[in-house]
Amino acid sequence: MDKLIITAAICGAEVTKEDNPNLPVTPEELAQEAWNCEQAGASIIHLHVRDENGNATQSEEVFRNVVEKIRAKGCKAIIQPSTGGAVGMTAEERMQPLNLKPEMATLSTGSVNFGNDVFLNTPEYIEIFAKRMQEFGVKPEIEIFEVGMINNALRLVKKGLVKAPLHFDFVMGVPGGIPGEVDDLLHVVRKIPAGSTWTVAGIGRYELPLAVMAILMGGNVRVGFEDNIYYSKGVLAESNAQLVERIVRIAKEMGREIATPDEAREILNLKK
Ligand code: KMH
Ligand code: ZN
Repeated sequence: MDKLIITAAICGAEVTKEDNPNLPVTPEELAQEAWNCEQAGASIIHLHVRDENGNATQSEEVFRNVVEKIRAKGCKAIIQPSTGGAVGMTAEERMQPLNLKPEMATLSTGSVNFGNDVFLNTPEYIEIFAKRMQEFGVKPEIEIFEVGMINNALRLVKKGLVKAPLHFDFVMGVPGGIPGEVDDLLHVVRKIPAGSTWTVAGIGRYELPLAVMAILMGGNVRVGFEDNIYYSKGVLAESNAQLVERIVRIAKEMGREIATPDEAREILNLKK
């Protein structure tokens, strides 16, 4: 089995400091949190950024500033900006961080109810995002919120807009999307092409059990405040790094070693 790639989704677009006061939102806080997560064992930082009021933004300038601050800390992790942004944003707005030509970025391959909102990814949007990523040499992490999104991703492969080996992130337990039970994970893993890599982002209480399953099954794990603000039932997590540390401990107990950022690059076939 490959070493375990741990992604830290440190901020997201929806969570607020009212939900968890330990949420990093300023560029300085995001940079420190990214560094702490890498030190704890994360090799990918899934990045959303916020404006000066703490609201989600996809501003290229804010992304550039945060990425520079993360690198200035000495971080070697793969920085994976979101192109999902927040519900209601336009495709052009969401694509701005691609201008920084990151190694990876997220690519959602379908629409899904998202709590009381709709996370909209029309067929037209999906192709525009995929084309831009291909043009800029950005490896997509294909975000799967519903099973049909896997087939939509395979259609992109047929059209030559995404190249194998594919990397999937199963986001499971969003109200409106695929549930986060073990049999749901088994099902999506069976549906992806051989040779693909995958990670799982369990939402809320699904985070930990799905992470343990992924460690067992040879998949990878995403944790962080974007997906879950609790350490245990009713107990807020102190930091994203605390959530990463727990995964490292469990993985080691289960005999799965942790990938460094460069090992993660090899596993994910990222260009040197
Ligand atoms: N904030 C969600 C609506 C991504 O980062 O690519 C979308 C999202 C997915 O977070
Ligand atoms: Zn995200």
